[in-house]
Amino acid sequence: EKKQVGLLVMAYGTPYKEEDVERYYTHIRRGRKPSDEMLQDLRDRYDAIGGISPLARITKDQATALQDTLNEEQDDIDFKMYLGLKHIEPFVEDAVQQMADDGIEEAVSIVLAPHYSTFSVKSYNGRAQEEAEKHGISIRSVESWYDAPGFIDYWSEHILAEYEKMSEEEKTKACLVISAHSLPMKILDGGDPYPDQLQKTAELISEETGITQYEIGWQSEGNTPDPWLGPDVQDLTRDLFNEKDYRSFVYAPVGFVSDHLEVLYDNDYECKVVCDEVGANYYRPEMPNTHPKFIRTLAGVVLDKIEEQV
Ligand code: FEC
Repeated sequence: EKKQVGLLVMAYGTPYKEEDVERYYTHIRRGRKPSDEMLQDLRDRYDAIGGISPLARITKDQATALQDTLNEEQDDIDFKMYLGLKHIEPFVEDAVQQMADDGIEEAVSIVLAPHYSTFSVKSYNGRAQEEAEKHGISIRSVESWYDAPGFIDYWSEHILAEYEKMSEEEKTKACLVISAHSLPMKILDGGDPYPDQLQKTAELISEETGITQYEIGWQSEGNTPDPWLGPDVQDLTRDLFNEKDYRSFVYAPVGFVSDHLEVLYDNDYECKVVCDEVGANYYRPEMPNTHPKFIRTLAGVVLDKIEEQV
């Protein structure tokens, strides 16, 4: 008989409906209610992308596809998927509790974000481990997968598809902007690997695509007084246009994996506004979502984690 292993898939989470926006935002702010103005601003951003972002469905589809792919690709283990979200139910803790109720003793976890940071992946994994200890469940946690060959392949292929839309002349004045979610600069004090991992992803994509005109940017920084990692992708766009004479920008938000607010608004609206303003062309490759190459890559990362420890 096959061994049953829990597959804990963790992700950011998104409101399911309009009424969820306030408590979701409050949770992101660690319990502090946003002002009416901040709340309205967030509501307006959701409206601008056509309503509540599709993240909820996509995340669920990604997790299900990962479970199914894992179960198709090997015969020893029966993976049972549990979705655990950071800022809305089912919370990470709910997922682990459900595993305990189902009698799961052993699990593997993965966060749907490629780069490790003390602010992101570490907090997901910490929450999962803490809950798992209460129930005597052992969880092996994937920490990062920013350099997984299938991930680099996915982006390279889709970035090149955007370049194919350009004439040879346009390509000479095109810049690839590789970005991830900004974080407060204070993460660097503890030697956080996050910026180096993004740099590595960018180098691997450059090697695979042969695109040498690329820059690293940070996006979606939060509404707090502390300094955040920069340059911000919007400022970067203006500077590159003015100083390096680039006339086309291809945005690859590789720190994210799906169509959600941070891409559909922060890239497709905000960066596009800057491009329109300066008179540059805007491109943004498709997000991985449930693309089979992407899901197979995650499955490979999970299986490597299982083998590493056995
Ligand atoms: O589509 C959606 O509904 C959800 C989109 C979404 C994703 C996402 C990913 C990350 N965040 C990370 C860090 C921070 C920090 C703060 C922060 C604030 C927000 C707000 C919204 C939001 N984030 Fe987010 N994030 C998404 C959405 N995030 C909405 C609140 C309004 C705003 O500032 O825009 C600042 C918290 C504070 O104020 O104290 C820090 C990181 C990621 C990528 C890794 C991951 O997915 O876990 C890091 C998707």
